[in-house]
Amino acid sequence: MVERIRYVLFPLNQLIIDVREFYVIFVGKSTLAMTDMILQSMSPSPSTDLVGSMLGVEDADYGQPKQRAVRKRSSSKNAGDHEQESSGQQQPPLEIVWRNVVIMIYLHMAAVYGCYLSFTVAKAATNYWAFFLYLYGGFGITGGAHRLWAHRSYKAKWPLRLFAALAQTMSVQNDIYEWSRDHRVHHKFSETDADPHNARRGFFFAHVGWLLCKKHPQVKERGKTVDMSDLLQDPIVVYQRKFYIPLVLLVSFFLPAWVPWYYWGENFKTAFFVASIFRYVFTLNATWLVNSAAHIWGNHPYDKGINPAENPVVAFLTSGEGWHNYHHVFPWDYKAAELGNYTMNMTTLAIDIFHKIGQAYDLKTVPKNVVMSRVKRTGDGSHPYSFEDFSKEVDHTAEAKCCEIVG
Ligand code: ST9
Ligand code: ZN
Ligand code: ZN
Repeated sequence: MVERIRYVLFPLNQLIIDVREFYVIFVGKSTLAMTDMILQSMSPSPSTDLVGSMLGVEDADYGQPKQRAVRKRSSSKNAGDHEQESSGQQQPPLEIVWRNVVIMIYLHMAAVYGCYLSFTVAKAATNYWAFFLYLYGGFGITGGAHRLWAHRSYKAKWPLRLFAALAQTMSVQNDIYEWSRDHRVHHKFSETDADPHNARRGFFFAHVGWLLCKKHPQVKERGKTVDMSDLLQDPIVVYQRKFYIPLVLLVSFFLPAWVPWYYWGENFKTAFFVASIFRYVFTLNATWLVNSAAHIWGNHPYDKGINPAENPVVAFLTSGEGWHNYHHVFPWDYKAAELGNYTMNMTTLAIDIFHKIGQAYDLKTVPKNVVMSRVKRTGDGSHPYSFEDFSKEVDHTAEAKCCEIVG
């Protein structure tokens, strides 16, 4: 067993030595300066200029929810309950969790090696397998943890819940309960100190930095107000949490490598670095882009008072989770987007198929007139509705009853 582990890890030695030499010789001081900058920007008390430059805003008090330059956030009262008052008090020091830093650096270096193997020596079948696992594991996050468990935007029978829970386990993004709790807290306290991946602390913090340090005390304090009791009623969620570590080792790391080795004679090491590690790290970064890129770049057709934006690149990479301005305004819509364009929203396609075969039901969505009304009232003008006269069709009172069940 020890030999096997050494065999799997060995090729990384050279890579680590090369990267270290490159780091020392070419990157040296500038990297240290950049590391300093990242750490300072992540800290709960960053300097005004630094945060401003990383976010493209001028106001420094990120502890306050951001007021977009064009419109104040007060315009988004209906966009879920953003509870806004905020610190202004002394911020706690940044407490880095070095164990996580080391693991993340190792994973990313191993993923680069896996990527190299996938282009050079891996069999085609192994690459297809890794791609299939990326889609399947991705569904566990998008259709499972996100749209089903965190938002309850549709209901699912137990076979589908089991299918999604296995996929979510394969993506190793914390268990379903913890993932959903952080995500509900993210929506409720979006871009305040109580948001676990508060994008006002910079791209790096929202992307991965939040997993490398202790959470802001506000996350734990205000997070207590989020009701999670519904998830504790689901035995699949409870058992997944209970046996999470052994399940992850089996489902995410061992099986993805074992299948190519056993069924088509792939080298075990190649299968491990391609289908387990590279596939995992790619999925992680695609997911994190929703928290970072989709909270910074894109249009705001539904609410210009909030930062989450419509980002097609992120939507493509995440099977439909980049339509983030819409999603923060109407988080209960099972499509997580206004339009069900399957090419840029494969998760919706999957849920629709599960609906057709009777596994998914009570799909929630938002009536067109409600969307139109919202676009007119708070959009930034980039939505096609903004250019048309819908005055007769728009029913502003409809936003009060803005949910319909389609299946
Ligand atoms: C990962 C997650 O990557 C990614 C999530 C991304 C979400 C994106 C969403 C976008 C939409 C969907 C897009 C899908 C796209 C998919 C594309 C696919 C192709 N509320 O956490 P602890 C309390 S994970 C209430 O230890 P520390 C609670 O009492 C990657 N309370 O805090 C808790 O105890 P318990 C793998 C809360 O010590 C206690 O505090 N994982 C909340 O500050 C302690 O909690 C990792 O890399 C809350 N929200 O440590 C890191 N939070 O749990 C794993 C906490 O017993 N995590 N409490 O109830 C850690 O190591 C630690 O959590 C830490 C913080 C160091 C980050
Ligand atoms: Zn968000
Ligand atoms: Zn969400």
